[in-house]
Amino acid sequence: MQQTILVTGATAGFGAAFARRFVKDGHRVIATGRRVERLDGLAKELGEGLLPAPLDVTDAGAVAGFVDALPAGWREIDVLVNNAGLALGLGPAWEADLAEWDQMVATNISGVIHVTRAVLPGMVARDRGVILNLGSIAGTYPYPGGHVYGATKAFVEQFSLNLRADLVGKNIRVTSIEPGMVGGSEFSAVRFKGDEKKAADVYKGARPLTPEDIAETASWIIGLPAHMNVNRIELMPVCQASAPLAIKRKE
Ligand code: NDP
Ligand code: 8X3
Repeated sequence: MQQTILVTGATAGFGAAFARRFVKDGHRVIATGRRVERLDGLAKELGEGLLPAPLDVTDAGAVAGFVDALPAGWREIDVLVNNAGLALGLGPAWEADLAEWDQMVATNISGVIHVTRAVLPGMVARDRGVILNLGSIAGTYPYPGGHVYGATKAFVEQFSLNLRADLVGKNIRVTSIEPGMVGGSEFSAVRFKGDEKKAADVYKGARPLTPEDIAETASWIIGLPAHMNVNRIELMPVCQASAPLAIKRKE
């Protein structure tokens, strides 16, 4: 059955891959993000199955009015993909830029809860829906420099599981999708503020997952029988595994 799917952060990486995959699957996609020209490019590429709808998820007022401002026929959202998110910096916590911490919290936490709060009442009224939240292995396994990014993704996982507690018995599914290393997106370029060498080094000698792999996972989850809920799913490329617990020994 054709679904109307809202994807946050569809201008790059996973979000653009979700949009392409969902339209190919026969669904309709409301593609959001801040870079309007990228949304227009996607609309040109994907045709009438995609509605470009600029949205900054950190703008609480814009998020609150977003669903009502959609054109008629697009307001009944069947699937919400809370994908917009970012990591900033990889230095130690004591040197971190507080503005960067605030931006991660505003996007990865407040953005997710505000968009969810805007879309969920309609799903409950229709007793139908799927919410896919982009967590990360960083929410489970700490690493140096992960600090606030990892903590925001731990929030995403717990928020997802707690939503399920409220929604038990309703036909609304919630999944926390938690990938490890994924290349082919702007994630590392954003983290290192456009330093292409640093960004490329993250994937050097590795074969990371791709945005299309994550879109494949999302497509699978959406297509599962309506009584099945994937609570959380963790994905890594075979070149990655969780590290052993670290012990810093004296020289
Ligand atoms: P990208 O940097 O390629 O894409 C991020 C998207 O988020 C962009 O479309 C960007 O759009 C959007 N975005 C950022 N801030 C805002 C905002 N304030 N309002 C609206 N949109 C915003 O990253 P990825 O595709 O790699 O990451 C997607 C998600 O997956 C993120 O939540 C990330 O944390 C998570 N993730 C990524 C992994 C990876 O290794 N790449 C692994 C695990 C999880 P624009 O700038 O146009 O607004
Ligand atoms: C992105 C994966 O390991 O760089 O969430 O934090 S990681």
